[in-house]
Amino acid sequence: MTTTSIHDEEVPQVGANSALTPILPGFHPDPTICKIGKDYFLSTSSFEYFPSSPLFHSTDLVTWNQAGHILDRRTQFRLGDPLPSTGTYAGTLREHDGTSWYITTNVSDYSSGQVLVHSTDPTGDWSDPVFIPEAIGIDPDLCWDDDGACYLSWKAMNFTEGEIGILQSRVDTETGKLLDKPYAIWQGSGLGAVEAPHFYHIGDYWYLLLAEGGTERGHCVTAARSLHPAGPFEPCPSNPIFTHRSSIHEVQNVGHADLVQTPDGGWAAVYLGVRPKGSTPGFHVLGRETFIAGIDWTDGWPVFVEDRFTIPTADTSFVDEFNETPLDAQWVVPGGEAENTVERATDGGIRLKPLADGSDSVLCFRVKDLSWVADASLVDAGSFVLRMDERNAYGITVRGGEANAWAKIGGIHLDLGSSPVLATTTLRIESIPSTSPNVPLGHGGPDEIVLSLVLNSEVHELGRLDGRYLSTEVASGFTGRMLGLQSTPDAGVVQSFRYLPQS
Ligand code: 6LW
Repeated sequence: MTTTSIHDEEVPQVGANSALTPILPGFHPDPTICKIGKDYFLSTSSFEYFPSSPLFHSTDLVTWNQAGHILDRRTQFRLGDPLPSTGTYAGTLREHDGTSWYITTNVSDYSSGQVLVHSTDPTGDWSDPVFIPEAIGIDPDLCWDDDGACYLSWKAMNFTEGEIGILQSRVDTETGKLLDKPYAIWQGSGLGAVEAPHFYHIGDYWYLLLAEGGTERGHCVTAARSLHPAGPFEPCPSNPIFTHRSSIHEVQNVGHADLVQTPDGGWAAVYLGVRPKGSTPGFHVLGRETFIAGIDWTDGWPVFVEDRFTIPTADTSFVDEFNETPLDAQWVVPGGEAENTVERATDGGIRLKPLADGSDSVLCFRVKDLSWVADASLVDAGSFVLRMDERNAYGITVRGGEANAWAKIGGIHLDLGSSPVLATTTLRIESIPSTSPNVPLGHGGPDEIVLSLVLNSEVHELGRLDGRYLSTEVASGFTGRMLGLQSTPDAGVVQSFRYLPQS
């Protein structure tokens, strides 16, 4: 534990070990980070959810606040076919000569190629995109040389050839034209699923960081270096330089790292990891989360120091009575736009409209804790849900004076219980620790999800389910649990939403 001196007294700094505690809890995968003067900016993948590519700001690398989204106009993130785990994949955020650059892949608009935007103020508006159709694949990265040439590296893959490998070319950032015939660079240490290239010019060397082993338990970070951008590359003798595979570490699937300089001139890396719970094989429910590690350099190679940082206790609680316009940046919508699906109700609160194609809209909030309680106060009609995607969700729907609790698991719909309700109803969803021990003494899941009605301060339970069905290991995909306010054909009003972490 670290201490600081205030008025000559040593006071302990409250916080948690960075090896175990995310800097961005909840569904925040594939972090990319960049330093601009004294400020740090970080963005993560957000798939089908709009606005896309949430942007976070920090000055100390451990306290982060959301500063909006990078892609917040449909011209920047074309809708395409917004299936679960499509949309925007891993991106790269960089600063060059006073301009901020962000590049990502929109898998729902794959043939347009990589999506490149820029801004002179990362917290302000970002440009309309330049597309790079000659670079088809995922996980694009940008890195400049001293003469101002910009190198684009990406994982090439398409629907006819499948995985092609890590390619590179110089790119004209104004037109999106490639300036070279794409050439292969280092293809990793030999493990499967090479991806997530990040390229850096540090000292005499060009360093290439990759993720290998897939984004599951075998995930890891590997490194290589070269004196020239195009190679030849020398792999790090201690690859993989970072992994938790084959360990009992509480944080698993670590990989997909991006390097940054610390305020004191040292180095750090952000990376993704998950916190599986419950019986074997372990279920992670919050999606892939963002962590930070210190980086030391030994013989010119980066070395991860996972517990270097103390992560301050973050207040993840959230209350919204929907008095503000625009909506809080924590609200996102899959397959639609928050502002188009929300109508202000005359007596306060919001009314949710269906999506343009007539299907239900869901205003979503990332779950950030392992135990929590959330309330939604509804008038007349509406649904309050916990979801991984539209096929995997638990919820309570109010209509016609009745509340029904239900579960959808792999698209199969189950009714759990119902109860009459008053015109104004508070619906409650909570995650509590599993009451069953783990295999072989029980069948413990990651948690239990309780669906209830709150009437005159009394809680009436309508349904209780094992949380494993809303985990990545069961539902699959790249996202994580979201709490959602969902439209119903007879649109009621949502008066408030409250989310409280439980210890
Ligand atoms: C992303 C890839 C990965 O594009 O998962 O874990 C993919 N790494 O780099 C989706 O997040």
